[in-house]
Amino acid sequence: MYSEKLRRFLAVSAMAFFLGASSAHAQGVPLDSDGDGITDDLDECDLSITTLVSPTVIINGVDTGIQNTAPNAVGCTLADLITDMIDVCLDDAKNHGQFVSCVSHETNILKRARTISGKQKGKIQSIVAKMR
Ligand SMILES: [Ca+2]
Repeated sequence: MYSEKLRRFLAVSAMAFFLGASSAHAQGVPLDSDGDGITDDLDECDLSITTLVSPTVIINGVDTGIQNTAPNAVGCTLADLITDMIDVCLDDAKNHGQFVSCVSHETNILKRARTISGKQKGKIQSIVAKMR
């Protein structure tokens, strides 16, 4: 039930961890429109979507205090991932309860993957619970 982008983020993060992140493509120089170091052909969060490079993750105008990450191998920061996750939950939910439940489910996945801590998960869920 979790979003495709989240699944790929976790897969790519795990792969980058095992392979040692940086294997630069030497031949041909494709564009990198948003300048995050990930070329457009691989970048899933280029300017046409958003690469959120704020120092912390902001949800609905509220600063979570959670440190944002550098773009991963597909050009998405943690702020991109969380913003996308919330958008998907907003789109899928028929009411506020379903929305909060969706975010709770997704943040549990992020915590299990050690992308966020339990405290950070609580902060996200608390902000989301107050969203209208
Ligand atoms: Ca890019």
